[in-house]
Amino acid sequence: MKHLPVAALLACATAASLTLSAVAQSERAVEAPVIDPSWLQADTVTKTATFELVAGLTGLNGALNFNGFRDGGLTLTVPLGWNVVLQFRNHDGMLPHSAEVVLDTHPLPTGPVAPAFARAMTVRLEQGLISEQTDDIRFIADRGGSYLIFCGVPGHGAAGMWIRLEVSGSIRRPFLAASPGGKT
Ligand SMILES: [Cu+2]
Repeated sequence: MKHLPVAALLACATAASLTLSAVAQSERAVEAPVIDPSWLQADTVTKTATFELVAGLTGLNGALNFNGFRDGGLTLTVPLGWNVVLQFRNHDGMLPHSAEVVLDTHPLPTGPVAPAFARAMTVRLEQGLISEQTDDIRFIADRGGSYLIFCGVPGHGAAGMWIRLEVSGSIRRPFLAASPGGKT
């Protein structure tokens, strides 16, 4: 009988920790961005990777994100020599945004810089495209390495509005993955 209070205390502690972990998990579920496989289409005949690039998809980072990811948290990997189409759309109802593919350099540029591949940028790189405007970025990934898909509107990229692009000679199909170490 004298063990009952201990058991009751344990039960209470267990219930409390279960409640806390349930809260923590639901917070993570709200915050963790999710990769939608439909964002990326691969045509192995024409060797074309088409990626739906959505600026400000969610409210994360004050909507300074691509597809809900910030600070390199998402990586698009494409095979070397493939055609890449980034179907840019600005989903942010407040701010204009743009996109360009730049070299992976730190510190990050504070505004537009020369793209890493010919024509690998939207129109209005500095001013940005307003809400629901679109522009397709088309280029050939003809040099392997690590790049950033970066918003060229001054201050946005440096504030975290960038994801990663890898061009790899050792893969046959493009793919998307959450990046280890990327802030989300
Ligand atoms: Cu932006």
